[in-house]
Amino acid sequence: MIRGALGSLWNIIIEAGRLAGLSLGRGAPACSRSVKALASRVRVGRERVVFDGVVALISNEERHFALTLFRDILRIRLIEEAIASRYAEQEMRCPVHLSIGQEAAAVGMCAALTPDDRMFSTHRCHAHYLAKGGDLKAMMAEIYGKAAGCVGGRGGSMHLQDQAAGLMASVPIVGGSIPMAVGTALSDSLDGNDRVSVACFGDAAIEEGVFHESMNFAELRKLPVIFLLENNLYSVYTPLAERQPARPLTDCARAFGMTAEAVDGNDALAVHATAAAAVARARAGQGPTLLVLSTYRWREHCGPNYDNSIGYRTEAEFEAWKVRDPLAVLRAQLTQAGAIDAAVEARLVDELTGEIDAVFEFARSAPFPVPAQAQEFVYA
Ligand SMILES: Cc1ncc(C[n+]2csc(CCOP(=O)(O)OP(=O)(O)O)c2C)c(N)n1
Ligand SMILES: [Mg+2]
Repeated sequence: MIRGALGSLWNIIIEAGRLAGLSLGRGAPACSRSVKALASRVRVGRERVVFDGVVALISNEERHFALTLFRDILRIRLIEEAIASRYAEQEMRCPVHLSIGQEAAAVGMCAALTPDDRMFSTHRCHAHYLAKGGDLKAMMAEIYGKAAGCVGGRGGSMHLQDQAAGLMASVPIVGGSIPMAVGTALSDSLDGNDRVSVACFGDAAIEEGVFHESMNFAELRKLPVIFLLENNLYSVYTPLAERQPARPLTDCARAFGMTAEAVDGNDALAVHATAAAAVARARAGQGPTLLVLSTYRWREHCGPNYDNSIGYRTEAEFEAWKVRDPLAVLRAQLTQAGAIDAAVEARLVDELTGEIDAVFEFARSAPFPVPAQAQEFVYA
């Protein structure tokens, strides 16, 4: 989901556009083209639009949309880096599974959804929660174990939810998100509405029987569900090649006759274009899609540190993936289109850092849950 108010930077861009006689909306455009398509339009000689000292080689709508994705990825990155840098203070007492390096998957997918669409996440849920529009204060309070947390301080980092934003639950049981999304998709299908459900999961989850059962049922009933597989090549320390036969992961959908697409999970615009097509199919009653996103986790499986030195993966592999940093990929696309420069990015960082610092202060100083209420919401 794209947040509406984007701050002073956007006002400046929009105002400059108006001065140049251009119309720029503030909301999220239904833009589904990748920059590859945009680049080809540039080559055939599209007019150059100048405003705010920046040369734009793509339409205002496309610039605005791509910049919004960049801001969303940057925000998640800065929040998780802040978690990592403060983790040693030992005030966040839950485990944390950071999404740093994988943010484009969440942001590209969620840009194709509305708040009414429902998403289910995993142990690695921060990016999904934030991209879906989850409340940052409630997330940080949860990670600090405070009563103001999104599940009352009872769950911690692996159990984020914001049902108003459509982030229904985060389930650390590997594969657990998958049947839940199929369940809400079944409910929406029976109700006859046009909501879409998304199951987020990693490459290890396709080793669980429930993945295959869910895929079978979803295709049988043509349910409006997206299976969003983020293949970061590892289940904790075990590489994919030691766990599964070599074949394209999209083949997992073939057994069920399901549509599947493979996409560069670090290219937010490509993810969005592919996700938007899958969402359109789901809304049109044409059934589910398996999206296989290739990506890479930068930090250790669980925790704030880097762990390449322990030997399960190589520094060279990590460096090769770092070149494909989702922020760098989108920054290059925007720069090529004349839509961002260092000054614009620095102002974004300033704006976001202010927000993040204030939220950490809020979470740290918020009260803990009352012990007498510890057994509330315990049903068995
Ligand atoms: C059913 C189940 N088995 C094992 C675990 C322990 N476990 C937690 S995360 C994880 C690896 C998950 O890998 P993947 O699904 O690829 O997600 P990633 O951590 O790479 O994002 C495992 C095995 C678990 N939580 N649930
Ligand atoms: Mg994995």
